[in-house]
Amino acid sequence: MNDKNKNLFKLSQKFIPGGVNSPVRAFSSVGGTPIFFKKGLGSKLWDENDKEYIDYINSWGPMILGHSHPEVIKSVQKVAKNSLSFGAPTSRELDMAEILVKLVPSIEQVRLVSSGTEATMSAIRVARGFTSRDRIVKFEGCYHGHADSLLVKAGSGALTFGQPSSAGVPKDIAKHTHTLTFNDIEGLEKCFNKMGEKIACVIIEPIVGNMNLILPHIKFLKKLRKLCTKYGAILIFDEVMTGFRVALGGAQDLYGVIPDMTTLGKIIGGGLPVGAFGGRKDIMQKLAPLGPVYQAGTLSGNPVAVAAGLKTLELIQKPNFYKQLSLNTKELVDGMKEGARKKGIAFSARSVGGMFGIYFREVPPNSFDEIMKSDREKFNLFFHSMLKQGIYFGPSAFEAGFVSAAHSKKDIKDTIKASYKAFESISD
Ligand code: KE4
Repeated sequence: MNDKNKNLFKLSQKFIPGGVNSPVRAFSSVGGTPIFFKKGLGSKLWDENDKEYIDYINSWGPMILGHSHPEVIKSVQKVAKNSLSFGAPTSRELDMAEILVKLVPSIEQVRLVSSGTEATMSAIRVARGFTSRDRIVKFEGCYHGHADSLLVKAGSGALTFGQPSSAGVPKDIAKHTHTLTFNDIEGLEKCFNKMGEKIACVIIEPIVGNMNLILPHIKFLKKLRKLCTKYGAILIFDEVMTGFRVALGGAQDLYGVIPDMTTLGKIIGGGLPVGAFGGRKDIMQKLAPLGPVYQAGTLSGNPVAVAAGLKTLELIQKPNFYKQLSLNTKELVDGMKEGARKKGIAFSARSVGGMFGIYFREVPPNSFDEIMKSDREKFNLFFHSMLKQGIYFGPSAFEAGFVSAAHSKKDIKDTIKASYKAFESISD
């Protein structure tokens, strides 16, 4: 059959580096040809060959209501008729700011941008401006977008200068970033004892979704909070993925650990480009035009994108929204665990809110090292078997999965059934 995905991918590579506009979409880590989609409705996607899939990527998180939610589309259409962009303030941006201040415990003031990368890049700059310090701390396996300071891996030792993890990042920038081990309290204490007064900020995914789904030890988060307070370092929770995904108040609400700043993205745009960074008012007041820290954006607070985000944030506040989403997501992972058990496959899984992780190893991982030991080969076989059966998981063993409010009981049952076949194909 003439596979349009293959033809499109071949042609795309002539004009777009790697044929994609974001690397993970190229299927490099799972092999095979990326799927070109043309339509999404609710929990379903259709590719250019008109093949139907149940979608567990949700555009990497934003589509928590499912694709083409009628009320979101209506909102966007209504606003789009009155111009797509002004480059001037609009009342809608005020509505968005008010909602984020109301729903996110750490946010007293907030600024909108157009992506998660812009949010984290800007949050780090304002933390450096507020503290007049240069050093930042991140954690191996956490991803915060592609700003230079964040494309850094641990040096020879975590306490030595950071090394670029991407070409094009100057060593002089990377050296200010120290990379520690997630959930390692001792490493945290050593770092702060050695350089606490020099640290401008610590940025962390409080629940990690970028080395697959890894949960924090509560003691680790509490220790991090305490050390940042003691040494005057700004604690930034990067909730671009977990914000409004794991709970209405995000991971900070779930764990009761409140950062000084929070970055957001994905769901707050409802599928259109919106990011945000916010936090303590005294920190945010450092931003231009009030203060000395410059930050700007032509399409920041874009009225059409904000309209999609506002409607999404309105609908996820409905009673029992997260209760139902969490139950469906847990039913999915429990069903897959049962399937693997029956086929004797070393497999584990976990979920939090509308987010889940699947691991080809006996028990769920709690660290970067542990997730790196999962069986990628088996994941890739599982991924392709599910894809063939019309179930679309993230094309990487290191990405979390997402369930939307549009996923029906039948979708979950069909997915579990497909996983039984996928486990069977692996166990042969
Ligand atoms: P964007 O610049 O892609 O909007 O956001 C960057 C970002 C920041 N922080 C966290 C916790 C994130 O997960 C992300 C982006 N997530 C990836 C998925 N793992 C986006 C997918 C992609 O890169 O194509």
